[in-house]
Amino acid sequence: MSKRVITFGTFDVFHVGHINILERCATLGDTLIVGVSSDDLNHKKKNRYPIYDQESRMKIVQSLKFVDEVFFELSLEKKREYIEFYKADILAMGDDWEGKFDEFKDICEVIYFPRTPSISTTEIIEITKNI
Ligand code: C2G
Repeated sequence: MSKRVITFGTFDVFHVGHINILERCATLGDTLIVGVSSDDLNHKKKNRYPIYDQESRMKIVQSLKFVDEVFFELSLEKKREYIEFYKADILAMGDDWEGKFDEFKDICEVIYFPRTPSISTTEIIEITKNI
């Protein structure tokens, strides 16, 4: 049976850590579906807008060869709906979210991958600010 994998993220100032997690997610199944969090969701969550707008972030993620489908994640509370709507068999996330999505184990497998060390959007923003 072919397996559908779903993951979520902002993917702002796209970097190799993002590539690594998406690549790993893709190895779990046959179809990789990515929820790209919207600008408004980010503003609510982090009190600032991403550096790249949602259309640009989506375009980058969509262009990757191991990504099959993309959509905008509009609310953190809608994860269950998204998993069901996209008929995902597996939800995979980086381990900064370890345990946070275990509540969905009743409808899909939930997997956490180790984050790529020493790189993050926040760090890139800080470094470039100081150049
Ligand atoms: N990531 C990683 N290694 C890094 C940086 C990020 O593996 N060095 C992973 C994160 O663990 C996450 C994905 O890349 O699984 C996207 O990370 P972010 O863009 O920071 O997304 P986030 O703000 O965590 O949004 O509903 C959940 C949110 O939409 C997730």
